[in-house]
Parts: sequence; C-alpha cells; structure tokens
Amino acid sequence: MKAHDGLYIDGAWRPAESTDTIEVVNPADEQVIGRVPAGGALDVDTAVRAARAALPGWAATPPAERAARLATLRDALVARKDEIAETVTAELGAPEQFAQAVHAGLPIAVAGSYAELAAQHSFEERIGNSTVLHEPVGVVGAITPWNYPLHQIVAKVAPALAAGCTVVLKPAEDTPLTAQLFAEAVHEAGVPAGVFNLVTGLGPVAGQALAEHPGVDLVSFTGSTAVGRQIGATAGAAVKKVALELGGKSANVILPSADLAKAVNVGVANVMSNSGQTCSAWTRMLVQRDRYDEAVELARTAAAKYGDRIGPLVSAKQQARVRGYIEKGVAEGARLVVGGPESPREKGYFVSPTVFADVTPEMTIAQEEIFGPVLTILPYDDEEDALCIANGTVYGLAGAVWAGDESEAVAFARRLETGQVDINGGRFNPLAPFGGYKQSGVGRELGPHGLGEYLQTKSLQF
Ligand code: TXE
Repeated sequence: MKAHDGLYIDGAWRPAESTDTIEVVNPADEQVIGRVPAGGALDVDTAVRAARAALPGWAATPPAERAARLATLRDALVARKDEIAETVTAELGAPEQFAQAVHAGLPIAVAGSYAELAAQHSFEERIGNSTVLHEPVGVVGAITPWNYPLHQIVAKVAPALAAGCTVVLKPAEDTPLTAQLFAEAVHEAGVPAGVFNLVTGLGPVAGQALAEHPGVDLVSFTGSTAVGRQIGATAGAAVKKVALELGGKSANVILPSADLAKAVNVGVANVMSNSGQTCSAWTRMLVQRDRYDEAVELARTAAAKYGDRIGPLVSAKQQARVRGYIEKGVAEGARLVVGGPESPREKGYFVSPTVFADVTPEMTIAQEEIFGPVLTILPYDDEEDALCIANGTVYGLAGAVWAGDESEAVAFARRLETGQVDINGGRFNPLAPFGGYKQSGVGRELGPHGLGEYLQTKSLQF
C-alpha cells in the first residue's frame, strides 16, 4: 500500500518534527501494510498556524468559488474510487463490494452534496431591520474514527470548506492511509495551501494537542463517548465550539402489524454490515412477545448466512472488546442463538455474527455500545413497554420502526428520543441531519444542518 512518510501541511507533504511512526495493519491477515508519521504537538501547532494563515483568504473566497473547489474535489475522489476502496479494504478489512459501494460511494455523494449546498446556500439574510451574516467559525480541528474512514473525514471537511473554514484533520491511527489519499485529492482539486492540513498521529498525543490548541475555534469529533466527554470538557473550559458524534445503542422496533420477516432480515443486515462497526446500527431488536420466538428463528437463519461474508474488526483491541461483551452477555444470562466469543479464523481479527435472545433491558449488552456484529433481541408486552425499552438507554442516535401502516410507524417514531429514525426500512438521504439526542452527541452532520455547525451569525441593524 502507498504510504506518505510526511504530513500534509500548508499545501505540501513535509517531514514531521516527531520521529515516531504508526504501523498500519491489515486486520484480515495481521500483515503490516504501511507506516505513517505519528505527529506530535509541534506538528499540530505548525498545521494550526498554516490553517490560521489561510483563513482570511478562504473565508473571503466567494461561496461559488468554494463550491467549484468542492466539485473538483468530488471529481478527484471519483477518479480515485478504486484506490479508495482498495485502501479501505486493506486497512479496515471491509469486503470489496461494500468498500466500493459504501466506503468510497458514500463520501463521494456527500462531497457532491456540499458542492451543491455551498453554491445554493444564503450566507446572508434580511430579518426585519437586520441583515444577518452567516460567517465561518474559523479554524476547525477535525478528529475522526476508523469505522468509515473516508466518510467520517468528508462529513466534516466538506461542510467546513463550504462554510469558509480552514481545517486541521487528525484521522484515526488505524486508518491513516485513506486520510492520505483524501489529502492527495484535496491537493489535486486546487484547494489553496493551508486550507486543509493533515496530521496523522495518536489520539492522546496529536488528537489531544489539536483539541487543546488555542488556535482552533471549533473541535469536531466523532468517536467514543469517553473521549468525546473529555474533548467536550476541554472545549467548555476554553469556551470553544464543539461538535460531538458519539456512540449509539439504537432500537429496531417491530410493531405487531409489521412484515416480520422483512423487518428481521433488514434488521440483521443492518447490524452485520461493516462488521457491526456502525454507530447508528440497530443493535437492539424489539419484538412483541407473541411473535418473539418466530423473530428469533428468523434472525438465527439470517445471521448464520453472514458467516463467511463478514469482514474482520479493525484491530485486536476491538476484537477483544467485542468478545468480552459476548462473554458478558452469556454470563448475565442471555441466550446465545448463533455465533459466540470464539474467533472463527486463526488469522485476522474476526468475530462471528452473533445473536442473543432472552435479553432484558438492564443487561450490559442491551445498554452499552458493543461495536461488533452482535444483535440483541428483546421482547416487549405492548407499545408503551416498547417505547420505554427503546428510550431506556443513555444514547439516542438512530433507530427504526416497522408497522403495516406507515403512519402508525411515524406516530411511534415521533415519541422516540433519537436523532434519526428509518420507517419501514427507510432510504438513505445524504441531506438529512445526522446526530444524537442525549449522550450520543452534540450537533448534526450532513446536509444544510451539517453546514450550519461551521457557521456563526452576526446581525447588523439598519
Ligand atoms: O475510539 P476513540 P476507539 C466507539 C465504539 C468503539 C469505541 C472505542 O464503541 O468500540 O468507541 O473505539 C482520537 N484526545 N466508537 O478506541 O479512542 C483517536 O485517535 C483527542 C464510536 O477507536 O474515541 C481517533 O482519531 N483525540 C464511533 C478518534 O479519537 C483522541 C466511531 C476516535 O477514537 C483522544 C469509533 C484524546 N485523548 C468508535 N483519544 C462513532 N461514533 O462512529 C483518542 N482520540
């Protein structure tokens, strides 16, 4: 795999001040596939200075021109689609077809949506006797996770650039090669020097230095709730803006009138996709007691089919974490229907598709984010009980509701404490706001709401 041995700062690849490096490992076979610099606080400082210096010019660039750069960036990503998919397969372990369709396809769609939004958005409006200006927040520190390596980057960088902000990106240490490809595409798109900067490095070193840097105006973070809480506290102490996209424990509520087979099959596919490493995954399936046994049987068959088609988890650390949760589920009395904690292969960080039945709402596996191919199925008595279980976690990121009648599902969805709900399967909309209620986060990504996170308003009265 191609790996740059420098950091992309101020429009060029430069050697890092820090001599530390990060080994990139293919999680499917545990082979080392590359090595990138582990930037330190000095490198972060250089990148933030470059972003600050570029800010006035980029903020003053007409939105139509920023939109044109984003359209070129989208095209540069399209031109590298195969390379992106291959890189994500190599460093995340994603199956090839999924890497093409989702890991490469989704960020291309999102970059395209921001090219259009930047061109259409009103950065100025008249309200009564005031003119309200929507101005860029400033320098953005973006810290991204590994689960959708390119999507997580584009979901932050594209709206930031559309808004007129400049960016320093610290991508996840597990998937830095995709981030390097993105930097190449930004360069090729003719985005001016300093507008986008990349510092690869470790979370507690480069990530923390970026979150704490006084030259950063907004920290946009996606990752674990534990680190998000820390970043939120640091930002709060500095009265700095922050956007946090954190964990989830989303409910898939199958109402009695629903097409059970369809709801269960789509629900299982949703949890197994990306080996369960999706923050919005519907990891708790809620089924009425009368149809519970039938649903468990359907889920067993559906999950068993995934056996060999599922990719590995990203790292040994994640594999150990997920296996630990499966062991905990068994210890707390849940019934293992399929799968289990044993690794299905000798090499690679694989976990078998796993389904638990007889899960009660207070069990650890029904409360905490597992981030692996593990589905829990919980019975409910009536709709009020289903609502209480669905809303009974600290999280509120996504969810699904199934019913024979769409309006019945929508009525139920209105009562869910969560940021996004798919009705009878839904259909992905790159313009719909994505983000959390409760401890799933602060702020929204995607579409015009995502753009709004990177803008601040000024009103002029006359
Ligand atoms: O996350 P971390 P990890 C959840 C999921 C997963 C768990 C652990 O449950 O099992 O988190 O994953 C950077 N200051 N999600 O350990 O550590 C880090 O370098 C600043 C949910 O990988 O939060 C990386 O770039 N930054 C999720 C990013 O934070 C720090 C996606 C995420 O890593 C830092 C991923 C620090 N002190 C995991 N420490 C989602 N919401 O989609 C780490 N980082």
